[in-house]
Amino acid sequence: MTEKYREFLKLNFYQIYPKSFSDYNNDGCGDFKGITQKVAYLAELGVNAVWISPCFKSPGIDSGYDISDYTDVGEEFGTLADFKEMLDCFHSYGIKVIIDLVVNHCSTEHEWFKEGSKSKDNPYHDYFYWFDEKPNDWKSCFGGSVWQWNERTKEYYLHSFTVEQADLNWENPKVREEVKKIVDFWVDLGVDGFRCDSLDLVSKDFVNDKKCYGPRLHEFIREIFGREKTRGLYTVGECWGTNEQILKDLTSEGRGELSSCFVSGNITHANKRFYLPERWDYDILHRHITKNQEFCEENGLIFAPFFENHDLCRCVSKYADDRDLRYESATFFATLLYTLKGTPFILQGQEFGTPNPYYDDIKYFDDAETRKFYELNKDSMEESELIRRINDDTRDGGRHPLAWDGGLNGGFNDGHEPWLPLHSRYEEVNLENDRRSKKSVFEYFRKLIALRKSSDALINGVFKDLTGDRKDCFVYSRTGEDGEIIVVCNYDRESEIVLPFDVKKITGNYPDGDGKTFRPFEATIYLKIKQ
Ligand code: TEU
Ligand code: CA
Repeated sequence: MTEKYREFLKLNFYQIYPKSFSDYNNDGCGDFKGITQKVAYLAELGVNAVWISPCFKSPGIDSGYDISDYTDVGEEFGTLADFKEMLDCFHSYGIKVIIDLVVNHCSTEHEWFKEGSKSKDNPYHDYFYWFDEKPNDWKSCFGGSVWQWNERTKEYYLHSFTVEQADLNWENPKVREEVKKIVDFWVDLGVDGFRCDSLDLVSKDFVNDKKCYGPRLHEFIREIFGREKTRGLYTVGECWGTNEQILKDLTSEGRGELSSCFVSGNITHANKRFYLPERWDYDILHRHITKNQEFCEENGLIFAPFFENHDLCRCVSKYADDRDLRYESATFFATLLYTLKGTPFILQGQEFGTPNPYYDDIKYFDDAETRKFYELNKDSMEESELIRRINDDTRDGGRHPLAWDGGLNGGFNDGHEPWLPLHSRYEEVNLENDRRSKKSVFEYFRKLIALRKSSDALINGVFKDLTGDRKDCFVYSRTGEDGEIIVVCNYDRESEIVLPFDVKKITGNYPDGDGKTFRPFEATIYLKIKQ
């Protein structure tokens, strides 16, 4: 690994969902000025990088992932000057900023589509995929067909997500030129990198009937990011179904593709949510993490661990205990996250253990995928069952206005009705309450992030799984120049864990115990004592 890659390993990310972070002008939608006024808070937490979800011009059908102008910001967030002010503020605290690059598709309100759908000889027609007849029966990621009829040209166009998100035709070199221009625009403005949305979909394989990971994927990505101008950026691709070989090709240093990848079955649940009441299987979690840590170590790759993002619900609810053991659950996941090798990502609110909220009617949900799921199932499923499953797995789960305190609108703004309802538990679970509590999740995150920053073992150290055949805990070491750190993460039941060597406790999420009886979700970090 070169020095540049080692620098990336020092990053720890915080995902800001800008619509729901902080609403400065009290119009119901979070904004750049709201973010700017909270930068000091993020610095206090210790994050040194943020990922800002889409804040571009968009009709908002898929919460900003349907972009109608890539080089301008949405008015609801402020002006480009406000964006720049926010960016400069982050930089003044030494915090790097990456933004979403959503170029597998654009909004059907984008000029390209408005023009290209007019006639077959329009210069923008080839910016999209068109067929006289449906060439296959591919399904949209949100359910239903990917093919939509366009009356004006009497053709079908491809949309991997909603009907209002038309897939861009990357086979067309002009499209790739446009993507480069978008990237360069933001790089010139000063952003430090990109989170590349649905990047695994940009090369399709119609011949072999594959919607993603087509034959030109690597070539396309290199064309965008392999340039002199972009080689220093931190880029993380959302490549959900990547296997080991593809991961290696996508993220090996020197290939000019990506720095890192978000991979399903890396440390999230094995299969993407689909409104099933599934719970975390800790043994699968253990195997996935171990496999990926070892693979990345062997190949000099950067892993991007995460448990939450704006498409997943909250980990304490989905996988652990969001009531009596909410503190222990939230800090258990934090311990894992910050002691693995890679660039960890958390979602806003995770730092004070935000659980999933609950709403009893579909009218309280905004997410395009959730609404589609409701539409597709409302005639065949009992309403109460449908609402229960939606609450369990909706992408809205992590998107509600952030609860800064228990007062008016949770401190998100000064009282204007927010775009999405306040979190149903905001009066109980909010940052202010958490920080006042003796068991503060925030305080634990802050401590852990500081520990990580000061430890060569946690940043560069080699990962080794020490769990053996056990299925009730996950034990591993990280060995760096400053020593060997041992991490013990006990799952949901009490277990006896006796380490075969002497250790000294550095920190953990329970007060001192007897050193061998581990309580539910107890996670402890030790330094191994050299014999
Ligand atoms: O999500 C894409 C997504 O759902 C992927 O997991 C997809 O299934 C995969 O790429 C297929 O291989 C992203 C955003 O995170 C989400 O919020 C958007 O709705 C979506 O793209 C469309 O932009
Ligand atoms: Ca606002």
